Amino acid sequence: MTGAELAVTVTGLAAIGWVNWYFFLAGRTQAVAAVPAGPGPQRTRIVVSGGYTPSTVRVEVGRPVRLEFDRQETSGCTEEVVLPDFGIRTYLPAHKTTPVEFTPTRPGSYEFTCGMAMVRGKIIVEEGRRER
Ligand SMILES: [Cu+2]
Repeated sequence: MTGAELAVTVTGLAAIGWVNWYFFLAGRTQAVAAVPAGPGPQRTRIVVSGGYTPSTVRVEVGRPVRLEFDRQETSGCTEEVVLPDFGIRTYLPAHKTTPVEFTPTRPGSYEFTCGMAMVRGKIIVEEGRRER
């Protein structure tokens, strides 16, 4: 095997590894159902560290939602979280978990962002499964 062939092989393996890693990680950080059934709020913990994980949360319409923002960094960027459609702007102290509560009244897709709208996440509000 020549040096060039070796380089191509190594690059190919690296690309395969990256793709696997990417999809594995993407699968883990995608939409998460926020406790669908039962009484009480639909709770989900969202880790705040360079972004929101998970960045997409699915909830049912007409039921209280409680997002627990676990902020694991001191970067000024994420010190506030804003849910413009719900009139919420909340300060998130570093290394603490701060709950944000609201009740979505209409299905749809709603953004949440940092105070400067640089870091983004999404809340997908759906009809409840029981009504379908
Ligand atoms: Cu920001």
